[in-house]
Amino acid sequence: MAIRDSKAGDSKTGNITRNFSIEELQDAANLMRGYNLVALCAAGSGHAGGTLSIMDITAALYLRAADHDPKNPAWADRDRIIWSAGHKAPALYMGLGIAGFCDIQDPVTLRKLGSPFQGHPHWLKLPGIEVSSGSLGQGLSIAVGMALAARIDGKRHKIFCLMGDGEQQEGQVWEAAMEAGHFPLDNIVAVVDCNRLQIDGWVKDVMQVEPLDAKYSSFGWEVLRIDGNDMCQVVDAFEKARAVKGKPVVILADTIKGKGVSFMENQAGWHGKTPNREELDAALEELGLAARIPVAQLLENAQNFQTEASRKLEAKMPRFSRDYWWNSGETMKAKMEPTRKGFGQSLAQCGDDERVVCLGLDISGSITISEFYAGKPERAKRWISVGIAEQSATAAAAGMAREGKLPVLGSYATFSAARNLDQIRVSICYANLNVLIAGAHAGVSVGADGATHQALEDLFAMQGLPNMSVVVPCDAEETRKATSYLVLEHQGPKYIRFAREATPIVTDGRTPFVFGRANVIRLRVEAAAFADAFETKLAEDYANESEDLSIVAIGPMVPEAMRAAWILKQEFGYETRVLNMHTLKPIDTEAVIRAARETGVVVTAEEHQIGALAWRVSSILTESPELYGLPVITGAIGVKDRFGESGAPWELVKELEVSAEHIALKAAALIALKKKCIAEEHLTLA
Ligand SMILES: Cc1ncc(C[n+]2csc(CCOP(=O)(O)OP(=O)(O)O)c2C)c(N)n1
Repeated sequence: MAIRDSKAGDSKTGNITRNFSIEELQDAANLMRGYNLVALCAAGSGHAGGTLSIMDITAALYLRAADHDPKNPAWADRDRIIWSAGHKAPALYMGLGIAGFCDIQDPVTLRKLGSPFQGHPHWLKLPGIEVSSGSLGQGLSIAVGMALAARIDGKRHKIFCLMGDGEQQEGQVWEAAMEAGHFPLDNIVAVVDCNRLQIDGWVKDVMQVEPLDAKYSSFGWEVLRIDGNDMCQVVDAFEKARAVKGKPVVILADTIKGKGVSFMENQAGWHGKTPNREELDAALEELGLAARIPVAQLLENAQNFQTEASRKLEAKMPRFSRDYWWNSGETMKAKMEPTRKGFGQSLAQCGDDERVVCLGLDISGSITISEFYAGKPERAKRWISVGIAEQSATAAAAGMAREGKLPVLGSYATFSAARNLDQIRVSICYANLNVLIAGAHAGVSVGADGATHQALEDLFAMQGLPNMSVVVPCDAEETRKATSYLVLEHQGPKYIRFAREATPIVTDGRTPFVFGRANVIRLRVEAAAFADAFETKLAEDYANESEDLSIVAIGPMVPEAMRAAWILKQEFGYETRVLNMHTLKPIDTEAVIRAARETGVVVTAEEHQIGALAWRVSSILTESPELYGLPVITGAIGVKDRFGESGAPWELVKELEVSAEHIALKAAALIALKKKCIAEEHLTLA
C-alpha cells in the first residue's frame, strides 16, 4: 500500500517534521482515547461514544493526512478541518493536542467556565479550530463555502469535513452534497463516522440513512467505504481521496461507537455519558494506558482550574450581609426538580387522547417527550421518530395538525425554535395550526454544552410570530399544568419553554394556573421550606399592599425573583410584589399596569437576552393610558447581548448576571431612586 509522507511540518520550509508509521498512528489513537476519557471524566459531561469511534480517523488526519503547521495555525495554504459533528469536540481537541497545536494534557479543563475547550468547538477560543459548530448538519455547507473560496483564489488545499451518520438526517447535508457535486468541488473530502448509533438508538430505527454509498454517488461524489477503526484502511482512504480529481470525495467509515472500551462499545447509553473515576480506571486498564497517563495529576489540574474559575466568579457576585444562595442556610430549603419533568408527566397523561401525536427529534429521553410512549405500546403508532431533522418535522407536524391531530414536537430550544424558524412561521403560524413546540433545555440550563446549545434568543422569534402563544412555566409542576392545557385545550400555534437543570419547586397542585393571567407571589415569613414562605394568588384576585417594587419574571427567573424578594426584605426591609408572568404571550397587561401604578418600580427578570420580557413590559408601560403622566422607574435583568459559554448551569446564572443577587442589587438601587423622587415630589403613586 502506498502511503504518502506526513506533511505535519513546517509551513515556511515545507519540511516534514515526522513521518508516522501505521503502528505509531495506532499508538497515538490509543493514547488519544485515554486522554479523551480523562478529560470527559474531569468534565462530568460530554460524549464518550462518538469521540471514541472517530479517534483512529482523527489521529490519521492530524498526524498524517492533513497539511498543517501547529506553529503557524493560520498558514494560508493549510488544509482545513471542519468538525461538523461538534459534540465530538473532545476528539478534535485530542487531534490538536497530538499534532502540537496545544498540549494533549490541556483539554482536561474541558467544558469548564473560561476554558478554551468549550463543550462544542469555537474557533475564536483555540488556534487550530477552523469553525464553530454544535448545531448538526451545517459543516458540509461551510466546507462548500471554503472550497469555493479556495477555487476563486486558485488555492490547492483540501477541506476535510467530519460528520456523524445520524447527522446525515439533516436535510441541509444533502443541499450541500448537491452543491459539492454540482460545482464539482474536488477539494472537499467528507468523512462520515458510521457508528450506526445516535442518541435515541440505532440509526436504522430512528431514521434510516443508508445506503449512503448510493446516495452520495448519485449526487456525483466519489465514495470510499472502509473500516474506520482499521488504521491501514483509514490512511489508505485519505491517500486515495487526495488523488481524486473532478469530484468531491466522501469516506464512509464504518466504526464502533465507544471503540476500545468494552463496556462502552455499541451502547447507545454511552452517547452523551462520561466515565466516573472507577469506569475511567477500568477503561484505561483496558487500553493499556494505566501506567502511561498521569491521571491523578490531570484530575488535579482540572480541579485547580475549576477552583480558580469559581474564585473569579464569586469575586464578581454582589455581596450582602449573609449568604442567600439556594439551600446554603438552615431555613428556606428549596426542593429542586427539572422543569422538563413536568412536560413528560403531562404527555404521559394527556397522550390518552387519540388525537395527540408526538414527533421525536433524536433527543427523546432527556427532554422527557419519551414519557408519551414509555410503557404504552398502544401509543406506538402515534410516536413518530423523525431523527435529526427539525425543519421537516416542523412542517410534518403542520401537516398532521391540518388533518386534525394534536402534534407535539420538541428538542433543545435552539433546534426546535430557531433552526426551523421559517417552517414555524409559514407552515404553522401563518396557517394558524394547532401545533405545540417544546423548547427544551432552554436558557443556561444546558450549561457545559456551551453557547451553541444555550437558547437565549428563542423567545424573540416565538413571541414575534402572529398567532403564536408563548408559555414559560416557572417549575416542573407549572410545566405539567401548562403542557396539559396547551396540548388539549388551547387552539392554535403554541410554544412552551422549559429547562434541563433542576430548579426550585415553587408551586403545587393548588396554585392557580390560568393561561394569560399572571400570579402574584408575596413573601410572608421566612420558613423552613422555601415554597412555604410565600403566598400566591391570581393577579386579578390580589389586593394592593403598596409594596416597594414589583419584579415581573418568567420561567426559572420566578424562583430567583422570589429569592430576591427575600434578600430585599432581609437586607433593606423592602416589600416585593413578584409577578409570575408564565404566559409571555398574550401577556397579562392588566397585572403589569397595576404593578406599575401601585409600586412605581418595575424590574423584569428573564433568563434570555434582555428584551423578550423587558421590551414587552416596557411597551405596556409606555402605551397604557392608565399610566400617562405617572413616572415609573424600570430596570431589566437578563443576558446582556452576549453568547453564553461552557460552565455549570448555576455558574452561568452568576456569570450571565441573572441571579437573585443581581436582581436584588438592581432593585435596591431603583427603590433608592424612587424614594428620592418621592422626596423631591417627582413621583406620586396611585
Ligand atoms: C441540529 C441539531 N439537532 C440536535 C442536536 C443534538 N444532538 C447532538 S449529538 C446528536 C446525535 C448525533 O448522532 P450521530 O451523528 O450519529 O453522532 P454519533 O452517534 O457519532 O455521536 C444529537 C441529536 C444537535 N447538536 N444539533
